[in-house]
Amino acid sequence: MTSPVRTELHDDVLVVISDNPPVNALGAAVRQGLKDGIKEGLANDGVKAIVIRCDGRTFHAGADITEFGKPPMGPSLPDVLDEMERAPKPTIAAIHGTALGGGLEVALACNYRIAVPSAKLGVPEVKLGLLPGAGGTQRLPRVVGVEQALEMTVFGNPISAKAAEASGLVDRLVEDDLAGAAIAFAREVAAKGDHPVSSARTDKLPDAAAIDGIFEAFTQKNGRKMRGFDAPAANMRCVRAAAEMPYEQGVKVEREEFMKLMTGDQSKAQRHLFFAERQAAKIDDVPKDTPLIDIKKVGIIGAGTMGGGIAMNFLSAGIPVTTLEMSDDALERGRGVVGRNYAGNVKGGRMTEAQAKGAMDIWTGTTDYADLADCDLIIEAVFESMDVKKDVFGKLDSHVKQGAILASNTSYLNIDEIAAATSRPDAVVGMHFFSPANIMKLLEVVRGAKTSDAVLATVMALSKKIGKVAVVAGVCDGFIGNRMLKPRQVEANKLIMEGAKPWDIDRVFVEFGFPMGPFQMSDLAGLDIGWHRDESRIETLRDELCAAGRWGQKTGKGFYDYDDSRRGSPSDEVEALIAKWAEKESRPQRHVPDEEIRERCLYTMVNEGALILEEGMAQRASDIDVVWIYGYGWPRYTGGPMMWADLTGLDVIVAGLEKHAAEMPEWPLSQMLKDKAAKGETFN
Ligand code: 3H9
Repeated sequence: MTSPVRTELHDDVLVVISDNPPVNALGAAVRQGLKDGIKEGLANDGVKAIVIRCDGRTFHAGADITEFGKPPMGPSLPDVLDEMERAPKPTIAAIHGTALGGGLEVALACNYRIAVPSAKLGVPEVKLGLLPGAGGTQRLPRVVGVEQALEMTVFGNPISAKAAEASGLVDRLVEDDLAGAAIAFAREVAAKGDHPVSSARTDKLPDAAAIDGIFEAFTQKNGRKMRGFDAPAANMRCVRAAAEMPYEQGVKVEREEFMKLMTGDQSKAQRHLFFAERQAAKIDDVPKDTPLIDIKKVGIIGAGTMGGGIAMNFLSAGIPVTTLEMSDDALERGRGVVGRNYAGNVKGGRMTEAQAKGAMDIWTGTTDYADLADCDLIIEAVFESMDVKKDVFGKLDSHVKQGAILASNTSYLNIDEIAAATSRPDAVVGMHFFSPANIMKLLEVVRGAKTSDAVLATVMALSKKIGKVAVVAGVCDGFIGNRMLKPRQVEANKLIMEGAKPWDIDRVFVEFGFPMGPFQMSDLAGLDIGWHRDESRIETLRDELCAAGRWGQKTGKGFYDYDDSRRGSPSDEVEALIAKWAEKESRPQRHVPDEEIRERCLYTMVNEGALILEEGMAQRASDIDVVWIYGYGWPRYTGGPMMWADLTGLDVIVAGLEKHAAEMPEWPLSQMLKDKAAKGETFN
């Protein structure tokens, strides 16, 4: 087998070049190649310096994640990098694309780093539930200082080459011809006697007396964002070791912490999500070379909260949008909201004033369907009613050019029925955005019975361009996400009638890792959504809450009572109302243990997920995980509902569901779930 690493001798400089597409991951063969390359450079007396660089689109983007969890092969990355750092000849990393994780660790083990301005450098291991495990947690703080190392390891976001230059992570930026510039730079530094060795540096480390303060301040500022995750704290412990211990001891701490994370469930779950997200973009039965429709202009029907948010996705990506509304007033209101959102982005440093203006400049409004005629994609975001949607699609059919994609943002209606209102059902697809649509990353792409391959492939490719994670769903009530929300909501509502308090249910959800529980969620969304608004007609607990003005956060009371800063506390009034309704419906009150709340609210979701798979409404279990992670705040470190079920044990899930079968006749057990549990199989 030929090595993915080759060497080129340029007189007195040896260049070690990796070519391991797509991202030059540091698999066993690359590690061996780097080791051999260094050895070759050291063995040749004529070589005065060694350059490490990559062909293809990027410098090493990290260890090869597909090797994780398998028996170790070849030389380990820490060993290769130690050898590299010990080399008595200067080593120079020449960086383009992304130097990430193990890739940045390679660069840190070199004496020097040069980069093109477009390069990005980072240690994203934390996003995989890990930490830089090849000396990175020890070398990085020595090169950039403890504060920046904390920021980079705990959040995992890459920094620009310019920022890296400012912090000393990059020694020089070169505009072009990185390969040539690296050789010239190598000759320049080879003439010097001493070369900086990352692991031996102490100049950026803080005084012992300052260490407590740095870590306390960091925890105070960021503690909330790390809730539930193991890896951020492990990264912090390693950076602290770098600040407090000699390198050799710090590396031991790093190794121990790395192995703990690597063998734990959280990293397994987060690594699963890395591949799940990429897999979701692939549609099994649509050929890869399906020609895409060129989307130069987008039409949106509706300038309300949803329509405005959807528009922002395209405007921010530089794609012109025309929004249709019923009146100029409605258009003006929508323009105001989007304008304020962009102003907020500018204020928060998320975009420049020029970018915000550029986005607003390519947005036009109309009240005339004829103005949508030349759009390549039209997304309808009007009231959730089949009649209204059919009317809109009929009009689109008669006004919009052939070849355009007609999409509905419906969150549960039947796409095939909507498509039937047109003469071109193959052009119709669901694009279910999540609110706020300019922020939430999930897009459920609903494939109708007649949706063409070109339409589907185009929408999937376009979603990546606008920064969304898209998942294909089949036509069923609520698609993937809202369909699974239903059992959870129904069971939570039943449980409060049996004696569980809304705040106990919410607590169980928050302890599980959700940002909030179902009743906190209802209060945030508004209990009045879908309410008939007739205060004299009280048929349910919700009617009674609404009639009492308990509409949720916006009226200062819902399931909870809210103070001026919208902090909720348990409500005696609500407790009394629940007791009244429980009596009316002859439901005896009892103590409901937390375990039962989890089993009835979460296990039923897994069961619904299995039914979705059984019916072919999702392509794969990992797609369901992606939906719940990106659309509903399911905790990342559990890997999503189906991965969490795998890790919990499907036999445990089935036993839990069977235990409550009598109270839950609405949710018949999925045969797939039962079979997999019986055979000891998993979903992922
Ligand atoms: C680490 O380094 C641990 C060390 O500290 C310690 C060791 C002891 N491995 O994302 P894309 C695949 S942990 C294997 O669509 P983009 C990916 O699955 C690692 N495969 O491209 C996809 O495959 P497919 C730390 C990888 O241009 C294809 O490459 N590093 C890896 O949108 C294209 O990927 C990271 O966490 C990998 N490391 O984005 C960085 N990376 O085509 C992870 C990618 O079959 N990678 N693949 O679906 C990324 O963030 C992005 O891939 C990157 C490119 C920004 C590089």
